[in-house]
Amino acid sequence: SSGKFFVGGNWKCNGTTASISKLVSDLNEAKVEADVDVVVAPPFVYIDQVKKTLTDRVEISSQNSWVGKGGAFTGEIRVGKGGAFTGEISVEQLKDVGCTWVILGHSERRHVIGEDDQFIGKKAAYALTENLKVIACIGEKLEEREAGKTFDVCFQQLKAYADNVPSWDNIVVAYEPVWAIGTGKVATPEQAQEVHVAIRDWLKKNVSAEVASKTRIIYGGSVNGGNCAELAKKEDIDGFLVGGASLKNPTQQTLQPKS
Ligand code: G2H
Repeated sequence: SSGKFFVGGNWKCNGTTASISKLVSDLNEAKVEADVDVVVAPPFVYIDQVKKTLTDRVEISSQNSWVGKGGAFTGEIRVGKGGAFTGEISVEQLKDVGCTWVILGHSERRHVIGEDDQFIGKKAAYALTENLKVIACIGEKLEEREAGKTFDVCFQQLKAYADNVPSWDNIVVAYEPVWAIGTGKVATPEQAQEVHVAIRDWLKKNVSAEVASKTRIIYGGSVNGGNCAELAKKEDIDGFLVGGASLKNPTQQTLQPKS
């Protein structure tokens, strides 16, 4: 219902120099409708390759970012102030190599790596402050859905963003039910719409009516070329975050807006 349709490809921890070169050339040849934002999220180590070869029509996202300042400290190590975070990648570095977005709070980072709501909220705040746009993921696990806690879980995750971020101008909310991720068990359009409208309602009550109506709420979890059209028809589904299918056939699967 709000803004341009948004399609993100989350490549997760997949790809090689060669396979990513092929994906990029497929994307470069794809016919993309004018009124769709298209974003791809390669693994960190391939971002530079993708930036140098991909059409500017498609924006680049990272799949994570560090929670605070990185360092541009020539010959200087500043423990506790920035720079000394072994294995992390900073927002500043991501912007330097051409990222305009970051995916935060993905369920794989929450449930496999163990990131919590507050840490994710703080990461979102830092990225936004430094002008990196945020794909803010939320979503319930199967047992939470079965226990009737879908809304509670989603609202708690949303609240952690809301409590931390300086503004909602550059946030896209991605609703990704964990039971639908990589499982082939896509949410039905009705199941997704029910949560999307609840998210919008939460934003209206807890942030503002303006943010509720302007913020894009996208769906992720086993989206592919066969199921995206029905999902896209739902009023509150403003786009998709696509994992597995974004690696297979980026040219035809999910680049179409609502019809
Ligand atoms: C959900 C989605 C992309 P997939 O994680 O973020 O992945 O489409 O493979 O379920």
